[in-house]
Formats: sequence, C-alpha cells, structure tokens
Amino acid sequence: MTRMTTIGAAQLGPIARTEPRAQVVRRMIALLDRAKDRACKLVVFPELALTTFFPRWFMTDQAEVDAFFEREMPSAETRPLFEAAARHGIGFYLGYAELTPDGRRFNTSILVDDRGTIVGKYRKVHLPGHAEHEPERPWQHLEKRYFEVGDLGFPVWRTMGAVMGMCICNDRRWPETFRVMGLQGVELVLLGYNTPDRNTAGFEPNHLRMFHNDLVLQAGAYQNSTWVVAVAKAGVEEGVGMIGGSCIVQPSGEIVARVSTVGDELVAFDCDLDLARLGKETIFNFARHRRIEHYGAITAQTGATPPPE
Ligand code: ING
Repeated sequence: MTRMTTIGAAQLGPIARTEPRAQVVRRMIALLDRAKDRACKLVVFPELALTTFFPRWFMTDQAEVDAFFEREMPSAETRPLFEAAARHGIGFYLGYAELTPDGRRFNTSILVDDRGTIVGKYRKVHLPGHAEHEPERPWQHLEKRYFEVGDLGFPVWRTMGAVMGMCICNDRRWPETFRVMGLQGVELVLLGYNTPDRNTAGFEPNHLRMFHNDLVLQAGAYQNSTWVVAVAKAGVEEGVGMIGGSCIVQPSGEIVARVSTVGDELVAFDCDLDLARLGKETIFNFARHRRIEHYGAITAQTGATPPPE
C-alpha cells in the first residue's frame, strides 16, 4: 500500500506595498479552492506571503517596519485562511514576518494541519543580504537588518501521514539545511521563497537564478531522499523582478511539477511518499555510509581556512 498524497504548490504573484492582508488572503483562498478541486491534502504558500517583500527597502522607522509583521497568528485578517483550509480539510505551509510578544522579529513559517491547527513553526536561519543601507544597489536586501537568526533549528514533524520539515528561501542554498532534516528522516521538505531575478551584489547572468534554484532543490531532494515543494512569490513586485519556478521535486531529484506563470498559480501532484524509502535504505542509508569522524570541520568552523600561500 503506497502512501499517496496530493500536494499543491500555491505560487503568488506580486503583492503591492499597499495591498491589504485581507486582499492577499482572498487570493490565497482562491488557490485553496482550486487545491480542493485538485484533491490536495496539503498546500504550500511562499515566504513572507502576506505582504510585499519589504526587505528590499531601507527603513529607519521601526513602526513602519513593524507594519509588515504579524503580532498574532492567526489574526483577524488571516483567520479566514485557516477556516477555509479546515473547511476543505487541507493542511498548509505559510510564510510570514513574526513579531513575538517579547519583541523579537523572525522570518517565520508555520505548518498547519488539515484541521486548522498549527503543528509546527520554523524561523529562518540563513539570512542573506546585509544590515546597513547600501545605496549603490538597485534595491536593498535587508533581511539581516529586519530579522533575527532563527532560534528553532531545523525541526521535523510527523503529521498528516508524513515526516515533514520546513525551511525558507536562502536556507535552500545551504546543504546543511536539508541534511539536518534528512538526519531526522524527513520525507517532505516545504519551503517558500522571494528571489529577485537579478543579483544586486554584482553581475551574474540572469538565467543562473533559475538554474541555481533548481540545482539546490534537486540536490537537497536527491541527497536526502526526500520530496521538496518550493513555492515562489513571483513577478515584478514594486518594480523588482522575482523568479517564479515553483515546483515539486521527488526524492530522485527529478522535478515532477512546475508552474508556467509568474502569477497566482496552483500546480498539484500525486506524491507517493514511499518513493523516499529507496534512497534512505540504499544509496543514502546514512547509518551505513556516512563517516562523521571526517566531517568535524562542518560544525567546528564557520568560514573557510585555505592552506598557507
Ligand atoms: N532571497 C534570495 C534567495 O536566497 C538571494 C536572496 C538570491 C541570495 C540569490 C543569493 C542569491 O533566494 C531570500 N529571501 O533569501
């Protein structure tokens, strides 16, 4: 008996700076309704899915920054999303900016089960970009300014019939992210992203944005024998182009479903969770093949130390 479950990648197009959360929630509920038609059991929304990607602007007024954060989840604006999902019997991943009661700020995602209960929370560990204003850039990438490094590690949860983990955007570029979850037996990694389609730190051919997106998702899936569902906030948002490419990757590393637009779009795939078993029991049977006595440098040092000239 295979463990089949249909999963939806619910990509969002641009969100304007002034777009009310209630309007974004209505867009997400429309995608949930389509997910219901496709018999989805789980839907993944993007990173920071409730607002525009505000780290693209340098702001000094904390109240202005905090307007992009959620103080409670669900809130009056987001409760309709939870209610619609529970009505459909669909679980979901939601990325948002979290402002905790004790004043800490994280780039956060939650895992909500098919009854509308929050069963897991993750806080982004790998914060890309910079903390100070860099006016020479065409736009900013101030995640190091607006968020603290996540303090929850890379947990996994056994829920809705699978072992699921979460990460966020830049996390996908670091193999440690997938491996820590792989070492907990993850079968399904959910993630959202906001990835500008140009590198503001220096010239890089644009096609590499999609190449690197696929490369890291496929590697993460294959090397840890897990499904990966990766969902973009896409399109030209406040003048900044963001890649789409939302997709579902199977444990073999093959992309099995992909969006065709850079707008609001749902793609769904019938995932056989047991496809993760072959890799875990053979090629990537960690217990049989890993040699941790040789891996010490990975957690003993942060930067690289090349040999002396
Ligand atoms: N965005 C981008 C990402 O990691 C980035 C930032 C793009 C870093 C390309 C390096 C290269 O996809 C977020 N939000 O992390």
